[in-house]
Amino acid sequence: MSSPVLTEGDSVPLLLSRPLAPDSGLLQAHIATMAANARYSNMGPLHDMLREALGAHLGAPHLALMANATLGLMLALRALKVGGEVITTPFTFAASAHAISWAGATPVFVDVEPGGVNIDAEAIAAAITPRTEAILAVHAFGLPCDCAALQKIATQHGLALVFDAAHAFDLRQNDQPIHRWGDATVYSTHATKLFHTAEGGVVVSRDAEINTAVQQLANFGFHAPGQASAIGLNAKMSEMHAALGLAVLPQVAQERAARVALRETYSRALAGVADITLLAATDDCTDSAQFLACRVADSRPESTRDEIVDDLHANGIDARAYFNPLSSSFPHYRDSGSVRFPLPHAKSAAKRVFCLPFHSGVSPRHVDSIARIIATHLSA
Ligand code: T4K
Repeated sequence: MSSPVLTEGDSVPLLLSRPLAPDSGLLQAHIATMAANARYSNMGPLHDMLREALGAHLGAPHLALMANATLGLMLALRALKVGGEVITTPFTFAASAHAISWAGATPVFVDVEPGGVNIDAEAIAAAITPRTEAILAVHAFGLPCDCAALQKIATQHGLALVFDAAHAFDLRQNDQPIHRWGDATVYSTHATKLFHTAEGGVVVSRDAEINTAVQQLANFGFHAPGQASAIGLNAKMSEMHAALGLAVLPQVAQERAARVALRETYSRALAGVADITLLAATDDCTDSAQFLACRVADSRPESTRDEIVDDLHANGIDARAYFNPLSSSFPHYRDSGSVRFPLPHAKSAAKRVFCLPFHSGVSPRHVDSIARIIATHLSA
């Protein structure tokens, strides 16, 4: 284990993520409005203001605010009347597969692209059976799936297509929002995300009909006061969470720009370090500025990634090996018929990918130190 290398002036511990602070004047004003209105929930004025502001920000005419993205995924699947089996990726946060199960369907895991982190379109095509009703794909670490290929498969086979975009707030490809694909796309606005409401989520639907169904399901299934036409639940975003979102949204552009510059700094610092690759979206995409993920080369033993993460932790740096173990190895899924296909590329990603601190509190000195720790480990 290496000795600490961060020196005086570097702040440690260095957190993986640092929630964006709201504009405090704006937050106080919104809270005062909330109190004056005596309206704290049930789609009040702040909820509606945030929905409008996000619709404009994201370029999304059919948008619903949720208490969190996990509920958003569940309700998107329910709104699309998905049952049966849903083909999905194992290299993701637990919420993706759990949402499928809570929606009443069975996840079926297929592999990710060779050397990649996102679901493999060919593996999906090979896994479709008469019981398949949907595909749930994840833009892992803000890297876009091969959306055109997934859309083609979904259309050909009459499947619903839902994107888990928890890591991909405002991701754009060729100047188009990533939610232009599929029937529904779900963003998370959890505190760890670039834009946040402490807890929250956003469902962007393909059309008004799906959006209405999602909104009704999030409000107990009510289509008129007190009348439930579907088995809904309570997934409403409160006024307090909406107030926070309204005070965070104006801060997003500056933080995002800082993270784009930080990615460049990391990229330069790690350029000379053999056997580490930064995972970045292709040039036709915006940087969703949520995660900075790296991958250890296949030529290195699998233990290398965990050793590097341990070295970083020993130096007060919060690096993370997300999605290890894979969702497919959770006992419930392993034992209930969800794992039918080999998953070598997902297993490799789970052993080789890790995330580094990525927020405007990370200085160039931090990045130099991080690169030095990684290089030292790899040259030992
Ligand atoms: N789909 C995918 C692909 C997802 O990744 C997620 C969630 C979902 C769906 C579901 O979205 P939600 O239902 O949550 O909206 C986090 C988040 O809790 C979780 O939202 C997220 N994905 C997952 C990938 O990561 P941890 O375990 O990383 O959180 P934690 O508490 O260790 O914090 C990470 C870093 O952020 C640390 O450096 C501390 C810092 N932090 C965190 C919080 C919450 C703060 O400084 N302040 C804070 O308030 O789970």
